[in-house]
Amino acid sequence: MNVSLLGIPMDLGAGRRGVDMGPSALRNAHLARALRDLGHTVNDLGDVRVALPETVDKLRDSGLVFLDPILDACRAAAECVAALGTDTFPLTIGGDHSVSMGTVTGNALRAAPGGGRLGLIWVDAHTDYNTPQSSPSGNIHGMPVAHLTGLGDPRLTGLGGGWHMRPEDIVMIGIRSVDAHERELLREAGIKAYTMKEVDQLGITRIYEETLERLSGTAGLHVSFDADALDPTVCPGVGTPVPGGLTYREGHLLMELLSESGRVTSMDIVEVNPILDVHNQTAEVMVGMAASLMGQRIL
Ligand code: 4U7
Ligand code: MN
Ligand code: MN
Ligand code: MN
Repeated sequence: MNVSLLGIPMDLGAGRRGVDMGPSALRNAHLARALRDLGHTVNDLGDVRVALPETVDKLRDSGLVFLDPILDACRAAAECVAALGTDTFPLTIGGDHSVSMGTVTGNALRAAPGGGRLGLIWVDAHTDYNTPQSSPSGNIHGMPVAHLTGLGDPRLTGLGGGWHMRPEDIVMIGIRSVDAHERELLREAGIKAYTMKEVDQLGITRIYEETLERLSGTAGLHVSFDADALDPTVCPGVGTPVPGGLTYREGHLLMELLSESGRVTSMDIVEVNPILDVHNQTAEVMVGMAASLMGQRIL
């Protein structure tokens, strides 16, 4: 397969500095080599241009921290991905999770003019379904899914030029931290979220089977993998760690099963924070997750 690697070195959407170095950490952990070893052709497109926080106004505009530069970076990422066409697998590396407003939009637009019917698998400790009104922090990395479904600030919901995700085409896995008002919004939207309780009770295999069945009407699947979905003992280099996460094997099993499905057409790796990491362990684990999704097998 042909893989297009694109970095979005942005930490403007997160509450702590450092995830802007995620793309460097992932490249340093030999992301491209790991995929080439699997027989893929990897084309590294470099990084999208992102403003430095030191050069822009933090300007809390209706509760939205760094809205303008985040919009610019998401627009650039969306345009770059949309221009790739369908004969390549975009692997977009963040950056904080607000980059996914751009990458998911770009992947929907590259699939079909006006936006195709993309399935979204959101692997995360958090549901990222806050709006500017519901957010307790004002940090945009807690809001990407809401905006992808058309909920929230019109400047961010407008990224797809009228295209939005259907809530029924979204499945979340690994969830264990949801804010009070965010929970209501999720329920109203009818988004399917597998909490860690369900991971414990049902297991990854059953969750995978239900997820594929649920998303069977979509044209392709996008996996958005927030490193904090994995347990902090596995991925310590994240800004918003929550105990009780996916084990190393649960993460790999999910990626291995999704790989076997043959339905995944794009992926994000986000929220890797090298400042908080231990010897680049988090980036190395996430490179392994990408390799499993791209066909790496034990035997
Ligand atoms: B991440 C939070 F309040 N919900 O909105 C918020 F707990 O992309 C955290 O999943 C968001 O890492 C975490 O700020 C965003 C908070
Ligand atoms: Mn997230
Ligand atoms: Mn998260
Ligand atoms: Mn985070």
